[in-house]
Amino acid sequence: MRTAKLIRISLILALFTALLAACALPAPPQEQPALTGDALRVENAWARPSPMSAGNGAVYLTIVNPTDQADRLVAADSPAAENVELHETVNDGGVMRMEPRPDGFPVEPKSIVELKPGGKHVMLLGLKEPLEVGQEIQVTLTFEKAGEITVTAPVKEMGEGMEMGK
Ligand SMILES: [Cu+2]
Repeated sequence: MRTAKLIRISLILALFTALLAACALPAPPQEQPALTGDALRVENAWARPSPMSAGNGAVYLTIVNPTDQADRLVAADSPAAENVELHETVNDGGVMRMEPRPDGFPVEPKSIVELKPGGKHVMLLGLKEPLEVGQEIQVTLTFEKAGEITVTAPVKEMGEGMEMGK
């Protein structure tokens, strides 16, 4: 009797913890990048799955610049989409809205720039096919100084509660 009650309580606790964890996770768990090495690099690239009806997608990634030189992400391209733009989601008086960033994103010396849900992102416009979890797409990023860097972005499920603000 007592044991059954305990099991029920721990089940409820486990469920509660799972829900909390889901809400706290804006992106799939990933390794924390370190400011090591001697060249600018791109880590942890991933794409969100595209909804059935929508023809757009988003790619997130982390730019790691361990060098003393400032750089800038100026463009992105992918064979998966007709058009690729650099965007940033901004909070405009409580309304989340994304804006194109035609000048790209500055990367300071010895810094890490995160493109993540609700912030900076690579916008895929006109997907050639819907993105489903398990697929991978290629994304080529052009930096002012570091040049072109091509990464593979697996399509991963978003964390719960982060549906808006891509
Ligand atoms: Cu966008």
